[in-house]
Amino acid sequence: MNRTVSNSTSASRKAASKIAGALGLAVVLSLALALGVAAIARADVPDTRFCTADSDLVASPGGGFPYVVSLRDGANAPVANSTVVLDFTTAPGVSLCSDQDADADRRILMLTNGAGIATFYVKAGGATAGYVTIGTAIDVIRHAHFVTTDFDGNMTVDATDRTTLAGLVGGAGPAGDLDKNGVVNATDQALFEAHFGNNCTTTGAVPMTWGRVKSLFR
Ligand SMILES: [Ca+2]
Ligand SMILES: [Ca+2]
Ligand SMILES: [Ca+2]
Repeated sequence: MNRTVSNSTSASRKAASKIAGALGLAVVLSLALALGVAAIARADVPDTRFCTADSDLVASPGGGFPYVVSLRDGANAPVANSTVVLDFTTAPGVSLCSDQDADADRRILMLTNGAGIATFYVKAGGATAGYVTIGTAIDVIRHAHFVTTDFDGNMTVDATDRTTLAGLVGGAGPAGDLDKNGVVNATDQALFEAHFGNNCTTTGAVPMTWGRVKSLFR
């Protein structure tokens, strides 16, 4: 009887030892797998901790205002040829020109260049209480205020919009602050005039230097 018990105990110990060994191996394998995944994640996959995008997205029905998104990986190196998504589903009230959103899903996509940069010239108008969601194909980078020359969203930069902008002068934006410097003033009005009359079929205005803008409206 004692002998049987002793054998049984020994067998239990052996089994326990085997289980412990298997568990140890599983932990080691899990760690190795996790480290491997981490190593893969660092290279050429955008890491939102290092990606940048401006807090204000300025648009105009004719385009012309650059919005720059930079994708970088976990080692803070640029990620080329990777998708950037401007998602307007979180900004109800904004109208996009159909040539920029042919599938009408309220998302504009672009691939980054060799420097990891995607520069959008968003053609849109209207006003929203929401935000534009800026992201990679997977992650959210940030939410951005929507700013436009076309306040009433009739997709033409017109006299009605001019009156609205005049009413915003002296404020801090973001509405009306077309150069994103934190104040709505004559410089923004000059930028507005540079886009006056533009609509969705207008070729986007070439971004101008401030010197050029000033010389035009001197
Ligand atoms: Ca789309
Ligand atoms: Ca308008
Ligand atoms: Ca301004």
